[in-house]
Amino acid sequence: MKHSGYWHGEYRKEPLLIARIIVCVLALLFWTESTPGFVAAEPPALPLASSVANGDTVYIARDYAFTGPDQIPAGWISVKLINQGEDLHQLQFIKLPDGKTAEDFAAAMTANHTRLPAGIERRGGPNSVIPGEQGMATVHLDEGQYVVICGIPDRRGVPHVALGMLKALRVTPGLAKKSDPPHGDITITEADFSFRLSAPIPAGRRTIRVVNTGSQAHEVVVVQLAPRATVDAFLDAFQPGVATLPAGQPVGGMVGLEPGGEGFFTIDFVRGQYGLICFLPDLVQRAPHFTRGMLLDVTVN
Ligand SMILES: [Cu+2]
Repeated sequence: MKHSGYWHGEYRKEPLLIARIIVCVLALLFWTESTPGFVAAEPPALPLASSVANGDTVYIARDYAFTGPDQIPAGWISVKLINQGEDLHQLQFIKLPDGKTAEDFAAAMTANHTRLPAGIERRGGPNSVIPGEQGMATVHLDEGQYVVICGIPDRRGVPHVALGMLKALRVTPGLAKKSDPPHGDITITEADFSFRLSAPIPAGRRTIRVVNTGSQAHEVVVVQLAPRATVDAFLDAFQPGVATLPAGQPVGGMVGLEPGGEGFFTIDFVRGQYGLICFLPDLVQRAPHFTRGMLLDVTVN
């Protein structure tokens, strides 16, 4: 395996990878010393944003706010994220511990920027949608208090959640009709620290099931690569706040899921090269998971 070298410490001999780790640690540790206080202002009401079209729950991302529903019934929820901003965005559902509110979450973040508050659970959502595009994911939400956030950093490395991309959500008791998960064409299995595909991905519109069998939260960022580019080349050129690179661009995926979590995302795949990347930081070492092998080159035929 091409990337197995990372496991054996060979990365210490690779200056590019070290530079990459430094960039990503700075950018993606989520909460940095420079993170400003919370600005959780509600954006102006947009009638379209809270509508539910074709059974999908629709959220709109802008720089830097979400508009979308305040309440969703429990069950399997298909979420469409429309990016009307000029920056890359994601939507992460976070379930709050019993008795905690969105205000508590914001206050905890203001008090300590270095990590997400204790007891929260990442419940997935559509990942890495470039400006002008849409992302689609289906996740299971049970009843409770949630926040939706964007954890992607801007050019200064400040996560968008600290710039206002935080919205309270209440998941209400489910409808009488039980909702079923969608059919997944292919499964991506997340582990500490790898991705495994159940089968090759054929070109076309595919719904990908994601299961986290690891002991930490993981995510999938899908990047469509330029001809002959690799996921390594994409990461070598990666900079926070720059969505589209000559080596490729993100086209979706699944944001963080806790161990045992499951979700689905849908992408229109075309023939060519793709990469899967997990940017979430290790719980102990704080280095992004891709530096420990959580990246994969994928050919779509
Ligand atoms: Cu991971």
